[in-house]
Amino acid sequence: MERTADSGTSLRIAIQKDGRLTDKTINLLEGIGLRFDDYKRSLMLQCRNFDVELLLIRDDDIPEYVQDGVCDLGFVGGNVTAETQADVTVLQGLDFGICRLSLAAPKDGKIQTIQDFQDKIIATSYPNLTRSFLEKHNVEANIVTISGAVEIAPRLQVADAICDLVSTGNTLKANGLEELEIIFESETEIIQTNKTLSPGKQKLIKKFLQRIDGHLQAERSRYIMMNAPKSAVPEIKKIIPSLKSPTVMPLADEDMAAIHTVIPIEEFWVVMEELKAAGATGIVMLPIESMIL
Ligand code: PRT
Ligand code: ZN
Repeated sequence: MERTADSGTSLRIAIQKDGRLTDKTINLLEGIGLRFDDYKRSLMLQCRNFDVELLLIRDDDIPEYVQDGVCDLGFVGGNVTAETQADVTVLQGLDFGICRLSLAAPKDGKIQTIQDFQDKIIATSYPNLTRSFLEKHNVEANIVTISGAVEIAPRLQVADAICDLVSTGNTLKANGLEELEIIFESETEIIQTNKTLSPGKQKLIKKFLQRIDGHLQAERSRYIMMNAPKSAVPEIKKIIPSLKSPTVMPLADEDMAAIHTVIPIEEFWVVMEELKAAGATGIVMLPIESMIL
C-alpha cells in the first residue's frame, strides 16, 4: 500500500463511499467550489477544477490509507481514527457526523455503574476504545467484537451489555437499553498523512484548508441588515457582537441609517429582540457563501 509522498501530482483524498458521511462530505467539497462528476458510481474521481482526486472507500479503511500515504487527506469519523489507532494528524473537526461511543446495558438491569461491567460480556465494533476505557477504570470484561447490529446482542443473550455509537439514543431505547457511560465523543474530521509531502502538495493542502475554513466560518455566520434611527446606532453597535465594526450607511430619510454586519448564527436569535427594542426595523438575515477573514 505504501507509495512515496511525491507520487502523483493531485491531492488524493479518501472519503466514505456509501454511508452516513458521504453526502455531507461531497456537499462540503462542492461548497468550497470543487466540482465532480457522478460520485455514486466511481471508486476514484478526479475533480474537474481543483488538483484533487477522491478515493471512495469504506470508512474503516480511511485512517490506514492516510497513514500509509496512499491518500494525503481523509474525511472520517474521529471514532474510526481513534479505534484504528492510525498514525495520522487530525487537522480539523467538521461539525457533522456528531455522535458518541457509549457503554449501554439493559434498562433497570444489574449493570448500572462502570464497576458493574466487571467480568461481563460486552459486544462492540470498537474493541480497542472499549478496552482502553475499561482498563483506565480497572475493570476487566470480556469484549466480543461484532461488526453490526450490536444493539441486539443482549436480547440474543450473546452479551450482557454493548458499547456502540449513539446519536439520538432512539436505537438504544428501541432495544430496551440504557446509555450508562460515554467513552468517546466524535465528529467527522479531516486527517492528514504523517508521511513527508512535497512542497507542492503542502501548498495545495494549505489552499484546500483555507477554503474549508472560509466555508465553515460562513456556515456558522449570517449577514444581517437593518434600518434604525441614527440616534439608535451607538446602542445597536453595542448590541451587535460583530466580527468587525458594522457598516453604517445613510438612507434617503436623513434621520435613519442602514446597518449591515456579520454575526455568528447562534447570536442572531439572542440579539434580535434587543435590536428591535433599540429601534431597529426591517431586520433581514442572509446566508453567506464563504468568508475570508
Ligand atoms: O460501509 P462503511 O463501513 O463505510 O460504513 P459504516 O456502516 O461503518 O458507517 P456509517 O455510514 O453507518 O457511519 C459512518 C460514521 O457516521 C460513523 O463512523 C460515525 O462517525 C458517524 N455517525 C454519526 C454514526 C452515527 N452518528 C450513528 N448514529 N454512525 C453510526 N450510527 C448508528 C449507531 O451505530 C447505531 O446503530 O446509528 C445507531 C444509533 O443512532 P441513534 O440516533 O438511534 O442513537
Ligand atoms: Zn464502517
